[in-house]
Amino acid sequence: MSTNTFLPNKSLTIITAPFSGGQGKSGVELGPEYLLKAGLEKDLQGLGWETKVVDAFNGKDYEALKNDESDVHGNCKRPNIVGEATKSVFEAVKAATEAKTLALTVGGDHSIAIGTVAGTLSTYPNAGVLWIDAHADINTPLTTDSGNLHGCPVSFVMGLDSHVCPPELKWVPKVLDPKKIAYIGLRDVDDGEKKILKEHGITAFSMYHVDRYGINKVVEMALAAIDPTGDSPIHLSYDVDAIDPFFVPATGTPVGGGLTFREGLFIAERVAETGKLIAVDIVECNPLLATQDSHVADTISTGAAIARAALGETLL
Ligand SMILES: [Mn+2]
Repeated sequence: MSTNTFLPNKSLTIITAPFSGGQGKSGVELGPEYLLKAGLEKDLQGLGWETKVVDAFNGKDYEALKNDESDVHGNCKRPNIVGEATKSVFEAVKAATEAKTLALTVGGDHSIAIGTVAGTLSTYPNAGVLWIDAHADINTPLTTDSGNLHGCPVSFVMGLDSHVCPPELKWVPKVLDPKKIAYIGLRDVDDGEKKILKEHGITAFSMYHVDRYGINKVVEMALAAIDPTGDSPIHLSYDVDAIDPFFVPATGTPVGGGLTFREGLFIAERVAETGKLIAVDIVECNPLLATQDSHVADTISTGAAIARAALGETLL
């Protein structure tokens, strides 16, 4: 039995997405391996979930393909492998959600959310997305400075500037209504992204709002925004860099002034409590970016704690 509105059983598909092509640094593809080695599957079984682990890429290794200098389109870097990898993630999340299991996708960089969000919305068209992140990840092929596609997943599933979409990403369905996403944790948003957020009336809570209202009120406001009628399933896309680098040092684009460890977990706990969570992404754990011994354990244990909280672990 499940206390989740949308799941008949506590059945979970852990989808591994060892992919780093959405940005330049190596190591983030090791996230799934480290999280599983730390006992994530067993921990979730301990919370009463029946688990199954699926490799989104079926063993295909994208790391060697990352250095192909010809894989560019306009400003976008590596659209060929990002397009292929995210399509595989899409298929895996679609299959997991269609099978009435909760899809927990472990990355990998945040570009994989092109596939996870598209997959969730193909099964649950009215799902709302909570995007927990220091960054808005809503650059388009026209606005991106870095060309790294992990900064663009939201714009692809919304179909923004789709006339300049790289051909390899044309498969992405334009399924996300700007009214069905809310951000929490923002503190490093590009000017072009600020314009997009305003123009589309997207609900976004920065660290300013967390300080002003407190995390509980912010989560309530975010949930009310993406699910005003109270019947939408929820997809939680969690970039560990939302949490302050003091707690999560080993990540690709750390920004100070972030969520505390408790605030970060509270978001996941509160979403779990709604009983409407049908998909979770945990992304951007990069064990190779540790500069001290403790950094890997800190980062991986925080990623695992977020997953456990989202899947029902409570303090009491
Ligand atoms: Mn992100």
